Amino acid sequence: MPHRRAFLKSAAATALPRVETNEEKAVNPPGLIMREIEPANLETPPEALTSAITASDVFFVRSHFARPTIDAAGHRLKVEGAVERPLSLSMDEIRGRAAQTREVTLECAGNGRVYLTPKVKGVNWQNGAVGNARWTGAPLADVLNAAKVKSTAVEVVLEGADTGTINDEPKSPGVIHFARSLPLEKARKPEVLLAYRMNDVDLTPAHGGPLRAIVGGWYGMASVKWLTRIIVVEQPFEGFWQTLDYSYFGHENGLPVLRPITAMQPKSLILKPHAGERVPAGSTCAIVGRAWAGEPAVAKVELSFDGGSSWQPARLTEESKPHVWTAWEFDWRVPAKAGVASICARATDASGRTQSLTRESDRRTYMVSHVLPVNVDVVGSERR
Ligand SMILES: Nc1nc2c(c(=O)[nH]1)N[C@H]1C(S)=C(S)[C@@H](COP(=O)(O)O)O[C@H]1N2
Ligand SMILES: [Mo]
Repeated sequence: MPHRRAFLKSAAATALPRVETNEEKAVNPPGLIMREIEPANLETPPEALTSAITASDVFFVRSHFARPTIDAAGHRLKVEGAVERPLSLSMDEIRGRAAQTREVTLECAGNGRVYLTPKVKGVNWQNGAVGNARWTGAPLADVLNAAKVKSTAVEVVLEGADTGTINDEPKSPGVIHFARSLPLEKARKPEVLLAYRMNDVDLTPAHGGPLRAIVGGWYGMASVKWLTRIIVVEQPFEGFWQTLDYSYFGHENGLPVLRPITAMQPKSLILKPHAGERVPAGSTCAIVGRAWAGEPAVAKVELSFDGGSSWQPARLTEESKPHVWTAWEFDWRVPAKAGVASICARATDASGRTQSLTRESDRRTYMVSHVLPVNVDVVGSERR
């Protein structure tokens, strides 16, 4: 028998997994589904979506560049451009301002991309690039007032500390920051925060700590993490992340034109039963899910078991509010006959928008919000 230490040594060379470095542990926290290791793109697992508040350690992570290292003690937020009084604020100064805490649901505009056929480029998210958290921060409106925005201003650019080069088409013009703009009107809304706390503790680096924007009602790309600069501009911003990436086709005079992706679309998810689940024939099955609509509240969720010909109302089991997802339930009388059953859910919001049954052709690889049926296996007693 070989000497124990010699055995361990040879085993380590062949069979033992490599020990993770602390850096790897930090970007691959347990509990999230790995979509990409660097930059970190991590998905919330389906079972975590049943909680009204998504715990921070299972909240999806979407990053386009390597995570920047920021020392909170020395961090400053600059407010500049078309303002009478440019500002440079420390974290203490930002924390010292009047604070607000609000629940906001963030959904990545690429959430659900894996369900598109034919397959498209981009992170292969299933349903878990969405989450709901309690965010605490200073309203952006107050900081803009303190800086005295000029009357000629039209937009507010939010710039992150992270930088890099995009080498795939469409290529970036060299090294760029992650940055997005908001029209002044949206920037002044109460649902837009300069957030430094998530679920009542300091923001973690993965979620943009020490400081990020939270833009309630808009897809996640607007909620710029690792916020370092706010630039008030007098012309619409034409940055990479809203003219090329995170844009969709609108139409002008019959011609397609690229427009920035902004507000979220209404959407519902079926969380239980899951696809392929075996459901006893003739039983009652509790179907549960979530729905959100961005700026408006969810008005109703309906279910269909005939591919969208007829719809029956679900019960909303949490209060439905703007910017926040809600839970719904439906008691389903499972057919007596065994076979595959297809469950469809659709949300309608307070402004009257409803999810469509088919994919909108002009959304490129984003805003996947059409109805996605969940097929379950109805089984007779002999197969249970
Ligand atoms: N600075 C910076 N901010 C960013 C991003 C980024 O890559 N860099 N990704 C955006 C996108 S596309 C989304 S969906 C959200 C995700 O926030 P989360 O990682 O906290 O879930 O952050 C947004 N803010
Ligand atoms: Mo995103």
